[in-house]
Amino acid sequence: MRERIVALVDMDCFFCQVEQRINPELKGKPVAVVQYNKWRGGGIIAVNYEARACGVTRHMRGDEAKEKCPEINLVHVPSINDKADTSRYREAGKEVINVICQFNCAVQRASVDEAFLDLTEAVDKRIGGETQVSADHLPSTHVVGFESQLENKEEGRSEAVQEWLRKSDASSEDDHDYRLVVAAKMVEEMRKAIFTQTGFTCSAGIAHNKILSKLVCGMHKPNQQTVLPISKVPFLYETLPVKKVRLLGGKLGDTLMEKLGINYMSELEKFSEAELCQKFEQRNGQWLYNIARGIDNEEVEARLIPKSIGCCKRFPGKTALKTKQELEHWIQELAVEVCARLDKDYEENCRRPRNLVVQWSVEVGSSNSKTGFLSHFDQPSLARDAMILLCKSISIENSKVKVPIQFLGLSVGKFTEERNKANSIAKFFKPSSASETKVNETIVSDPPVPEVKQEAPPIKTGPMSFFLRNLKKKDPEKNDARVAAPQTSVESDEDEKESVKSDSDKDVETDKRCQGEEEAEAPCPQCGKSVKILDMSEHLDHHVAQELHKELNQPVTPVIPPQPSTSALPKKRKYTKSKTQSAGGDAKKIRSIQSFFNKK
Ligand code: TTP
Repeated sequence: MRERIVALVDMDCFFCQVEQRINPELKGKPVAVVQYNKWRGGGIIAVNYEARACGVTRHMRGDEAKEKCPEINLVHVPSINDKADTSRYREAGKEVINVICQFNCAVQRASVDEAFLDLTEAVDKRIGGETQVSADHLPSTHVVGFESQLENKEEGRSEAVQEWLRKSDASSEDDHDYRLVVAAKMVEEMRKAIFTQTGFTCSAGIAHNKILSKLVCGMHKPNQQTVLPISKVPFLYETLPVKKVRLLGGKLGDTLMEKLGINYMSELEKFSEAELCQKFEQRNGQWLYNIARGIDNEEVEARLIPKSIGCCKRFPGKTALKTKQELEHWIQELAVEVCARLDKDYEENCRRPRNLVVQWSVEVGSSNSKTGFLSHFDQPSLARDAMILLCKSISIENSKVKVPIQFLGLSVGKFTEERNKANSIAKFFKPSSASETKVNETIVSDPPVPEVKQEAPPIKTGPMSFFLRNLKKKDPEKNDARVAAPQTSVESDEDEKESVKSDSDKDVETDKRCQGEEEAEAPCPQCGKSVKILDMSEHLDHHVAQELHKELNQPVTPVIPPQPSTSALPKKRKYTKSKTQSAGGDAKKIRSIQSFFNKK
């Protein structure tokens, strides 16, 4: 039984590093990046490690940072029309992704400065030819559960790594620890390449799934990496607060702690699957049961471009928007930026979004959103449609907004490719090596809904959903093997972080009012037929199906055989039905990891 090897690469104080590269004089000095400088020196969105050492944090205003650290350099995010222009950071993020892509692995760009990598295959390829890995190959690696008593930190780290290396079995290709050793060496090389080619440092977490790689990535920063051996999951969970786990940082985590009376992850293991399902619904319950045992089946989806494009702005205190005119003005401003980025995205990726999401808050901590179908991509249409969506949901009397708006965001998502769609779809079915993963294929594979609702649905949607649904019906075993992420997901790690975000951990409420749209219709951009907006995605999937049908010149249903072989499936699905998750794979995995828990 073999586990995956998943890594998360996260840039260190990214916006600060970008600014320091532009102005090298800032190197080695305390720096914070701020925006909206009208009130108390602006809001801080990034703090470098020198400034953190002086007690400066992200949630401070520029003036407060100056009080804490008088020598701090406050760099302002460039702005256009009173609005942050974050393009330099996005471009820098792309440079990093380009370096990562030189390594032979599936890459999922998770935010402006983070990427998940599935290194399983790359490690398997390397392992045969890998010469002995020594502690010298792992100069910035830490291993969870391997600690030394030495006073000198660096000597202690090195001693702990050596101890780990001794325990891993280099003679066995199946030894997960040894595979982690090889992965750790590979990630050291990758981080070095990122530094050499971009000048940026980053940190990484290496484990057997996304949740745990993200978790351990934050344990040693900056410019270091942390490995989690499977056998050390119980050790890690012993002192790990529930809320530190991705997807448990918000409401679900709060409810969990309250209903179960627990604080640490290790306590979650005591509850049966039935109990968890009964208390938190089937999907969440299963997910919780698994994550309590270190299991998370979410794949690394080969995707190099963002799932959605959006921008937003806060209007705190007295600046809250109170009139229809103000709303119109700011929606137009946001639409200018979204359209500019959309045009660039179209040039680079030849795709168009189908969804428009307007998001707003009337008080700190609350969030509402409304989703609509998008058929025109020019700024006036986008602004008009956004305004219509918003006005359906908020109360405006005599041009006065009843409850002033403190936050406004526009985003577009659910992308579909426009050119050579059928070709790309055919390509999607062809097996290709991870290093050959092209942007086109990733677009077709899973264009998701923009992130504002954050329901983290495990069921695939988008052009391929038509086929995937058939596949799911015909392959119940595969369905059963996949345990969904919880429904009340809370963090936006799947998308580019917006510089105006005040709290990335914040829960984003699903707007119940979105549900009143059942009857609204729009013309299908492909056939012109009037289709209910809520059915539009499915309707467009049908067009995609027809194109594929034409492309392959055979009936649609047989395209996916009842028991598809892995070679007939897209690359990104490989690990949904592989050594790790094939028939009974989950059960085996649970048993295997459970054995570590039972050892306690
Ligand atoms: P993070 O990766 O969360 O943080 P960071 O890179 O600044 O620092 P760390 O070393 O702890 O990872 O965010 C990446 C960039 O995204 C950050 O430099 C600035 C931007 N950002 C915002 O604009 N708003 C936000 O709310 C957050 C969390 C980040």
